Formats: sequence, structure tokens, C-alpha cells
Amino acid sequence: MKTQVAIIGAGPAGLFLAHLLKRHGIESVVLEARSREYVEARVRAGVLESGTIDTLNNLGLGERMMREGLVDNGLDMRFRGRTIHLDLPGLTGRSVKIYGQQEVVKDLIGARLAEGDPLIFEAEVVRIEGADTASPRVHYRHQGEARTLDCTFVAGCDGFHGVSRAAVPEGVITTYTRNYDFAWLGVLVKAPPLPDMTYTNHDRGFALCSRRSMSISRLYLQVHASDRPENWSDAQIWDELHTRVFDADRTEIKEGEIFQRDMAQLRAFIASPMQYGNLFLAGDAVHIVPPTGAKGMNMAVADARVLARGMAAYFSNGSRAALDRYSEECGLRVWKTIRYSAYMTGLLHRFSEHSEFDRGMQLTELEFISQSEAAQRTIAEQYVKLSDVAD
Ligand code: RFL
Ligand code: PHB
Repeated sequence: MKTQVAIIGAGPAGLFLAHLLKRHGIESVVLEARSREYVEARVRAGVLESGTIDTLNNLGLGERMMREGLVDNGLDMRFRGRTIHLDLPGLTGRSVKIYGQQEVVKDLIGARLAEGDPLIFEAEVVRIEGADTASPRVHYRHQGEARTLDCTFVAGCDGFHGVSRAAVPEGVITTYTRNYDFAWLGVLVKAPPLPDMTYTNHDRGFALCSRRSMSISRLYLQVHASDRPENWSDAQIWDELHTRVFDADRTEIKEGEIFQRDMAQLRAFIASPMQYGNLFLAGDAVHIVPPTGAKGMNMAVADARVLARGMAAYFSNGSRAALDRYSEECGLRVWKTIRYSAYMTGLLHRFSEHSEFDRGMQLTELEFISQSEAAQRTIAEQYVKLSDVAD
């Protein structure tokens, strides 16, 4: 098989890239290791920044998101039993939308297949050959057979554990990592959510109350990195959530059937540069943010937009200039996003290494934010528009 762009991975980065390229008249083939059912059921992100919303709408694929997504105007941070309410439109003129990542992925997959464009599931890429040549070749396995895909460019959109980053020779990429010794235990619950996104910093650890609809809550608890979802009974989850959200009489958080559980390790990671020859990395394949700022998917979509623009310039006038600047163009935005996500993580979690002094500083920072509109605006602004890029 032969195509202009071989896209590895059908997550947000790969799927957005495929649709954006198509709008520029560029052919691509998307190779995805897992099944369609698996990819569409994978519960992850939920918060869409306006740049992501606009991109989906501009592709003509935002109809369901606009209908079913929830506008989120408020961001609450609780500590010492008090709430700091950030009015996002009041502070920034913008809001965010809550619409599950797997819903975005379903919409993008549905449209790709309806348009009759190649998206191959259960096609695991095992090797990229000649990434630094004019004709790279992607080797993959499909239906028990070894196959190849020849292309002009390879887009490595295969997440943190993919093969693309590993295909870059040693010494080319520098990595910057911070691993946290805690994780998020996430649950989906059949119960009405809190009205606003609520992050809490409690002596017993962080908690987050988000939502997927007016009848489905998405709730998270900070747990130790070595913990497991099955270690927690439903009753323990509810006790811990009520406690950490300062809901002493257990009336605020509505309980309901817990129908899904997962765990996500917290990590910050950047690999730089984001390109090697004709291989370009995007999304989680090249950077990971701790989820506290709700940025991972938004960052993946922003990468796809910059990359699509560079490839469009190449295929329309033969100039590599924009493509050669891809990594540089993404760099500062990526670092700012990591910085914000690490800041929010540091502000809201309990750290085993913290001294009493560190804990005092953390709570005083929250006190300061509660009294300073400037500090609130700084947080709100980054929450709504860190992933803005020009198309
Ligand atoms: P993905 O989504 O991991 O997709 C990569 C795809 O590549 C496939 N793949 C391969 N395919 C072929 N051959 C191979 N060898 C392959 N190896 C892997 C995989 O099967 C997969 O389908 O990466 P992408 O596209 O870069 O997207 C990144 C986002 O998924 C991620 O950043 C977000 O989910 C992060 N995130 C959040 N982001 C937000 O913007 N807002 C949020 O509110 C938010 N909340 C979250 C989050 C992530 C979380 N977890 C579970 C880590 C909340 C949580 C709990
Ligand atoms: C979510 O709704 O899944 C969500 C919300 C906010 C975050 C992370 C995840 O910071």
C-alpha cells in the first residue's frame, strides 16, 4: 500500500490529523493497533478548550458535541472547607465544553469511515523503516499477516507507549520527565453531578468532581501510584469523596451506581525535538501532562493542527519550511502547558515529600488565590486557552 501520510494511532491526534489533511486534499492511511470497539470505549479526557471545539466545528463534525456537550462556565477549587469559584467567562470571556474524549473519537471515526477513507483497526505497527529518507516504509501486522505502507511522511500519533518515538535513533531526542508517586482513581457514576467542575485539596488528598452529562458524574480520587481500582469498595470510594469534598453531611455529592473504574498514573514528560527526518510526533507520543489541567487531548489536537498546516504547505507548493519548523513552533506551547499542568498538580495534591512548611505554603497559595482576582484570572486564562494555535 502507498499513501501520502501514514498516520500511526487512532486517538485524538491521529484522527484529527487525518480529517484536517483530507480538508487540504491530502491522502492518509490511519493504522490503529486496537479494535474499533476498544478505542471507542476508552474513557479518558472530558474538557475541550475552545480551540478544540472550533476545530471539530470547522471540520463540520461538531454537531453532536454542540448538542450533547455541556458548557462549563465555572471552575471551583476547595480547601479548608471553603470554595474559590472561578467564573470563566467573567474572567476570560470564554468557557470550556465537557464532552467525553471517547465521544469525540466516535464522531471522528464515524465520519472517516462514512467518507470511505482508510482507517484500519487491529493493525499494529511494528517498525518504521527509513524515517530519515524520502520514502519511509511502515511495517504493520494485520489479520495475522505482515504488511507494509509506503509514504512521504509518517505521523507518529501512537501515544506514550507507541513505537514512533522509539524509532528515532538514540541521541536525537532529549526527554524531560517527572513521575509523581500518586495516581488518579477515576469512576463513572449514574448520578447527577455537581453543577461546577470542582477540584479539592484536602488533608487526605486531592479529589475532582466532573461530569459527562446531567445524569452521569465523573469523579476522581488521588491514590498511591501502586494502588489498584479493585482495592476500593464502593463504600470506601463514597466515604473518601464526601470527606475530601468537605461534604460532611453527605448531601452534596449524589451517590449512584459506579459502572466504570480506571486508574491513571500522573506523569509529566516532554520529548524534543518532535520530528526526525520525515517522521513527525504528535500528542501523547511526544508529551504527557498530568491531567490536573485537563490539557492532554487539547494539546494533541493543537499539534495535529500545526502539523496539518505544515504538510498542506509542502503538498501545495513543495516548501518544507513550515514542516521543518514544526517542533520549534509547538515547543513553547507544549512547555507552557506542562508548566500549567504541573502547577495545578502541585497546588491541589498531597505530596509524600512535603514538610509541614511545604503544606503551609501550598494552603497559603490557595488563600492568596481566593483573595486575588489577578491570580484567579491567571489560572482561568490558562484553563480556557493554552492550546490556541493559528490554522
Ligand atoms: P492516544 O489517545 O493514546 O492514542 C494513541 C493511539 O495509538 C494507538 N497505538 C498504535 N497504533 C498502531 N500501532 C502501534 N504500534 C500503536 N501503539 C499505540 C493506541 O491504541 C491509541 O489508540 O494519544 P493521542 O491521540 O495523542 O491523544 C492524547 C489523549 O488521549 C490524552 O492526552 C488525554 O486523554 C489526556 N487527558 C485529558 N486531556 C484533556 O485534554 N482534557 C482532559 O480533561 C483530560 N483528562 C486525560 C484526562 C487522561 C487521563 N488518563 C486516563 C491518562 C483524564 C485522565 C484520567
Ligand atoms: C474529566 O472530566 O475527565 C476531567 C476534568 C478535569 C480534569 C481532568 C479530567 O482536569
